[in-house]
Amino acid sequence: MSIEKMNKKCSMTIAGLDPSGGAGIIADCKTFHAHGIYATCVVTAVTAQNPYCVTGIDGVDLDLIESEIDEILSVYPIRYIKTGMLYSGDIIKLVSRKIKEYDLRAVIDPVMVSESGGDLTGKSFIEYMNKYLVKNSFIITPNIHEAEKLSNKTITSEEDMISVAEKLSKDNSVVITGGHMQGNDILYCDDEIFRIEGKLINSDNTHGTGCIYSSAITSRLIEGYNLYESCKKSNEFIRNSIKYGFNKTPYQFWKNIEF
Ligand code: PXL
Repeated sequence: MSIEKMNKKCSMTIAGLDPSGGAGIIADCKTFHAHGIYATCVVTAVTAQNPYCVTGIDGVDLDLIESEIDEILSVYPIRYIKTGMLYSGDIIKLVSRKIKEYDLRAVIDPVMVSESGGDLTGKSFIEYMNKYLVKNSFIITPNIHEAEKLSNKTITSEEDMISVAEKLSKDNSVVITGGHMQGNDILYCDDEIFRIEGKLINSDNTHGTGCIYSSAITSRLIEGYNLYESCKKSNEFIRNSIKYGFNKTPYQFWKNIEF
């Protein structure tokens, strides 16, 4: 029996499970849903955590991850996906291969550590990330710390953000988020630099902001916005999520939301 792929807007996140729902696949799916995108998810690792601490983590078997991806993509019409916590070099390699196999446009959030400080990656993460994943991505969305680790450069100013964004671009675009600096994001796309003005909010509702931001960008790309518009709208989305958050956790819905 052939399976008909219905033409609805769908996406897929490949990431870890944070059972508190602040970060990881739950946050990603809620963000897709908030944008009217049908959400699917592939689990790479299971964690035990809340926004204050991470007390356990284990990766999912590679063959099982591959089957998760294949089963979803055999039914849902998905072009844009996002990735979050990939946990090990082997998972990074597998996901890069699947991106190529299915010709996916991947928004890559290079998750390395959680906001509460738990180390969420295996050893060869950065090497594998640069070698396999970045070059197969549509866009990578590092925060300042992740951009520093990926580029092996220190970032102390917006000029540094610009030069690191250029350095991290192969065929892919790069947006470095400025939440750990003045709140402005730097987007490098098609040899052009765009500065996306943001406002810092005095709040600690920031657990999982990277997950939500990259899922919002993925959703906007699916809606048909270009990269600049997608990043700009997602900057606003994450700001509101933080504003209406609770328990150190951003909230993916707020009153008078406009879509
Ligand atoms: O926010 C980064 C992140 C991503 N994915 C998972 C996480 C975290 C942080 O805690 O747990 C599963």
